[in-house]
Amino acid sequence: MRSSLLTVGAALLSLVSVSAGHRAGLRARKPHALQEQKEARERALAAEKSFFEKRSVNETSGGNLTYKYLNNRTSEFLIQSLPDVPFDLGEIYSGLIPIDNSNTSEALFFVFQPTVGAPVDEIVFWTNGGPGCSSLEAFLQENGMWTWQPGTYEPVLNPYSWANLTNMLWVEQPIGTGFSIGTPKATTEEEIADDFIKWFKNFQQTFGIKNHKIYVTGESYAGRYVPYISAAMLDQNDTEYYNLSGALIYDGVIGEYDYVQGEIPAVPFVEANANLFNFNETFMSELKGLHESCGYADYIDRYMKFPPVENQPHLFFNYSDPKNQTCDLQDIVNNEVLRVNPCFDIYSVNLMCPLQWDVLGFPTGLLDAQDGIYFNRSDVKAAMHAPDYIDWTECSNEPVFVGGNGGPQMAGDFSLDPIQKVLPRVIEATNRVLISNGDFDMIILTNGSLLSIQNMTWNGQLGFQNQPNASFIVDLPDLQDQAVFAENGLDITGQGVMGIKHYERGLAWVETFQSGHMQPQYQPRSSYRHLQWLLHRIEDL
Ligand SMILES: *[C@@H]1O[C@H](CO)[C@@H](O)[C@H](O)[C@H]1NC(C)=O
Ligand SMILES: *[C@@H]1O[C@H](CO)[C@@H](O)[C@H](O)[C@H]1NC(C)=O
Ligand SMILES: *[C@@H]1O[C@H](CO)[C@@H](O)[C@H](O)[C@H]1NC(C)=O
Ligand SMILES: *[C@@H]1O[C@H](CO)[C@@H](O)[C@H](O)[C@H]1NC(C)=O
Ligand SMILES: *[C@@H]1O[C@H](CO)[C@@H](O)[C@H](O)[C@H]1NC(C)=O
Ligand SMILES: *[C@@H]1O[C@H](CO)[C@@H](O)[C@H](O)[C@H]1NC(C)=O
Ligand SMILES: *[C@@H]1O[C@H](CO)[C@@H](O)[C@H](O)[C@H]1NC(C)=O
Ligand SMILES: *[C@@H]1O[C@H](CO)[C@@H](O)[C@H](O)[C@H]1NC(C)=O
Ligand SMILES: *[C@@H]1O[C@H](CO)[C@@H](O)[C@H](O)[C@H]1NC(C)=O
Ligand SMILES: *[C@@H]1O[C@H](CO)[C@@H](O)[C@H](O)[C@H]1NC(C)=O
Ligand SMILES: *[C@@H]1O[C@H](CO)[C@@H](O)[C@H](O)[C@H]1NC(C)=O
Ligand SMILES: CC(=O)N[C@H]1CO[C@H](CO)[C@@H](O)[C@@H]1O
Repeated sequence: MRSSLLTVGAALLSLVSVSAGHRAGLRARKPHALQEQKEARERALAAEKSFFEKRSVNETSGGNLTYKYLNNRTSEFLIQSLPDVPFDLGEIYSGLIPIDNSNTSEALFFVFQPTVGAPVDEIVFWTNGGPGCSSLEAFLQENGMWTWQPGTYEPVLNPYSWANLTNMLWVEQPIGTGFSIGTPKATTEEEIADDFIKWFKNFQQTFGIKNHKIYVTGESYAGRYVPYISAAMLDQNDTEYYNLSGALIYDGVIGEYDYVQGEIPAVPFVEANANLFNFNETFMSELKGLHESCGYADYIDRYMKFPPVENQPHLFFNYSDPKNQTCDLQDIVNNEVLRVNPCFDIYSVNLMCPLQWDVLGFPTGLLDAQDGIYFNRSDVKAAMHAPDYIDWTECSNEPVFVGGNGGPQMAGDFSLDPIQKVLPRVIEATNRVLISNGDFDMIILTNGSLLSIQNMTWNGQLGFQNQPNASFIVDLPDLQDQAVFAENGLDITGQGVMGIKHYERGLAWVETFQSGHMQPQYQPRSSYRHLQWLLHRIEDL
């Protein structure tokens, strides 16, 4: 996957630098003068001050505008309004909090949105992956209160926002990601988890939070972050601040992700989705030949068993090795399909042209965002108390792990794959872990994630004993466009069977139909249901 990420990333990066020159031309016609920035910041500060004054007056006089987490330490983080967001934001905070209060050179950037429903003593922490990709992606395009999706004109309220159910915390971590400050220095997940743990206590103390149930969630490279951060919380023996109660991972790198979650299942994936690839017979048989000669077909036959017969061998995909490169089927497929469908998206293989502009500049970073990348705008930075000097990009240009090409997947991250130790520990401690994969994702493949689970021992047994086969049903109606449908006399009910669910020994698994890598973006109703289960709002998925 690293190769894919890098290849895709490299392609994007080089294209980004081409288009950066192009954008520089645009900016020359539309300069963002320093004076303009300064004025925007002053306006935002003045508006915020008056808003807080009004609000605190009503709070003290017993008015109805009460904000549960507003106090004299959090008021500086309150967001009053956001450029181009036309909604009443309610109670929402963002800014930088140091990892170590006595040394502010390292700080993580967060957005905290208390639930819009009945108050709860819970925090759901979400992190995106990368490594180095910002959690503001999920905040703005996946599970936040409003979303601004690629190709759309403006943000819309998200009826499936996770803040409907619980207190949501998005954090840009580790150091080097998004607006978070400090110099990256980690070579392991343990170090990154340690930073987060320290930060999280500072966050809770700032907001006067204690004895909340903590849920750790995320997608993609967060398949590594989530179990390591969760395990670090368990290590604290401190339920006041770290009462870890469950975890959720979407399309996550839980195992030996290069081979098992990327290369080995790639060709069967193409066959199963043949009409989205439209490869000719010659090329298909070439792919199938490689699938055999690279040993991938045998691997699947041998290890995709319920229950598994034995552990899988140790694997290492060396992307610098020419022999291994000939078996890099994920990239061979990705490169070829771009010829057939120039708008192919490895994160969601159902996408067709036109390529959509993206307000976050990623994954379709090939097109200019209309007014620049949203979180890179000075007015947005000022409104969110973000450092103005940072050029925000969704995924950092510099590595956030400094271990070069080292580690089990050459990502500079030397920690063991989560399935070997930390993930079993988190399942055993909470008996509330959900792992899910979207079927339109070709960067982390559904059967690869399942294959990784089959190489994990938890609660006394190796893998799932039975093959997942129960229907995952979504009966939540469409709430986004229901008015439009109603006007047109259409009766829209629930979606029906939207996946396959399974549960054994504290671990739930969901294969999500018709979803790309970013599940809350592509199937928000499925994700809403996952969260309900994680939080014990429903006992059966
Ligand atoms: C607060 O009270 C005013 C006046 O009674 C009312 O119009 C408003 O809807 C209330 N707001 C909330 C959030 O309850
Ligand atoms: C904040 O409020 C607390 C409790 O009301 C008070 O003890 C403290 O002095 C205040 N701090 C500041 C900086 O105003
Ligand atoms: C603050 O932390 C940075 C990064 O770890 C370190 O380089 C620096 O020496 C620290 N400063 C102090 C005063 O401890
Ligand atoms: C989420 O909350 C909003 C605002 O209260 C509401 O309109 C929407 O229906 C809720 N969504 C769900 C799934 O309950
Ligand atoms: C937590 O408890 C375990 C087992 O009792 C102990 O080994 C560990 O040192 C404790 N950790 C902390 C941070 O106190
Ligand atoms: C920790 O969370 C669990 C639910 O996961 C809850 O049952 C328990 O009471 C909490 N413990 C404390 C000390 O708050
Ligand atoms: C079949 O597809 C391959 C790969 O896209 C291409 O190189 C080749 O020219 C195609 N052959 C025919 C006959 O279209
Ligand atoms: C499978 O698990 C074993 C035992 O933890 C480990 O040694 C091996 O490297 C794993 N293989 C893969 C492909 O994950
Ligand atoms: C990967 O392959 C290259 C080229 O064959 C080789 O130089 C390098 O030592 C290999 N790396 C590892 C970690 O095996
Ligand atoms: C990749 O290289 C390693 C060691 O060089 C080798 O054991 C393995 O079989 C190769 N894998 C493939 C698929 O070529
Ligand atoms: C972010 O904004 C800065 C300052 O306006 C600009 O130099 C930079 O190119 C922008 N970054 C991107 C990726 O657009
Ligand atoms: C900002 C705001 O809503 N202020 C209100 C505070 O309470 C008084 C009395 O209820 C209202 O008149 C204000 O509008």
